[in-house]
Amino acid sequence: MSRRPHFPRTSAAGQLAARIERRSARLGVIGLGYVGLPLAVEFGKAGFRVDGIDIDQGKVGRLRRGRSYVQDVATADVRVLVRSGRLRPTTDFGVLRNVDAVNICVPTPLSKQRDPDVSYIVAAAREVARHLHRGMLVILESTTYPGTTEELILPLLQESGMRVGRDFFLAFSPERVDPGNPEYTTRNIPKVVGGVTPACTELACRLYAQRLERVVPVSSTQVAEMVKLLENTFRSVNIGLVNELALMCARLKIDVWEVIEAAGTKPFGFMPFYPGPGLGGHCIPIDPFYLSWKARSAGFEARFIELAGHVNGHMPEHAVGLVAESLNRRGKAVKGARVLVLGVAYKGGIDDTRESPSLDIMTTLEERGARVDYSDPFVPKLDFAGRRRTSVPLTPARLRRFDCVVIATAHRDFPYGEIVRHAQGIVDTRNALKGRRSNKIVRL
Ligand code: SAJ
Repeated sequence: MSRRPHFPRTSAAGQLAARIERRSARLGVIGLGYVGLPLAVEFGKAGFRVDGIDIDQGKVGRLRRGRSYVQDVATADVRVLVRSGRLRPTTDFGVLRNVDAVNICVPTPLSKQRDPDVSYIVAAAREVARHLHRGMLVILESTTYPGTTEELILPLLQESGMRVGRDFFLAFSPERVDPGNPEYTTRNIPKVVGGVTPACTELACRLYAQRLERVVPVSSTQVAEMVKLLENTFRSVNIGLVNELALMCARLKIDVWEVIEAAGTKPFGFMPFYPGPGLGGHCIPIDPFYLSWKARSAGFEARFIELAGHVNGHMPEHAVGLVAESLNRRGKAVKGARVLVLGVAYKGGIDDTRESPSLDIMTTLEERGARVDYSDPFVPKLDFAGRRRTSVPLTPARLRRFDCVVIATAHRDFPYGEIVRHAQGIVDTRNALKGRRSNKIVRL
């Protein structure tokens, strides 16, 4: 990194730096989801006044009533910050006229064609551009392809006639929030920051440094954008590798779980990943395709990403095949069978069902004529495939009623002993029944 820039006190950068230092800077956060709300709360706790902006009136209303809707944000924290006026939830983007720095934390899904959908970023950037004023710092946090900040956002802000790095400042800093992780939080996860100019990088770093434990400056917005995509593509490709290994081991009659556990004893140069029924969440199944899309636009085929997507995308179908195997062992067919899917959240310990492979499993089972229910202590109600469903309580009588039970998400609180005792047949896609021997169990 080049030498840290010095700002003349009277310059826009110098004045912003002073306000950040004194924590008198007015902050804005656009998008109050699992990324934006924790960030707004952390800045509020640091003593800043934060305008939290969201288009969802329901979210804004709940926050104004002092209530959190994000698992990792305590309602008590929201109540204190809202009552003290430090956190001001609003749907009015006009407040941006008075903020010195704004973080954009909006979703970046894939379109139906599985291309990047940056419409939320553009909509937010347009609102920022409308209210952009001299000395304002704009930071994009939404995961996106390299180039988004300077190809999409910068031109919108430059329409003001102001100059980036002198009159306003623009940077990218990838969100690294891991929902439900009690150890790594918004505050202690190192924050990578890349600005359009060194002054942009410096000012964004100084803002985060007011509250976050470690800030990692990099040389450009593109590097910062690419860092996040590498992190999540790394996971997607390695999960794809181990899923393919699981399919190989099934053919070779080798216990893939034992193989991974033993390989995990290697103290260096190896990191265990685990096979499963597919890839869920709003990051891992999606982020790599932002990268492969951008690579393709540069004439490069990101084959690992596409192959991992193919392998991971096949796993729900493979899990349904294991259900068919379990039923066949008892002379039953999928058609007409009663199947209970355990866990609809995309991973253990959370309530998020986005892109959950459990939903793919349920869809395929129902397409093949099974009667499907689910049980998930984190998801009491589920609107799925046009029907509102309710989580089934795992009583012995209920468990006995199903022809097959599929462990799709390994929530820690499931009563696994009861499940083995009372279920007629079990498909374990997560090695949740590790070490339990029973001819009822079909393992992935
Ligand atoms: N999965 C496997 N096998 C594995 C690991 C995960 O099948 O070995 C599946 C999970 O069941 C889930 C999906 O992949 O369906 C994604 O799981 P994840 O553990 O990657 O969890 P996410 O989606 O919550 O990923 C987030 C990411 N955080 C951000 O993007 C900021 C990711 O970068 C984190 O590394 C990950 O949390 C984490 O480590 O928990």
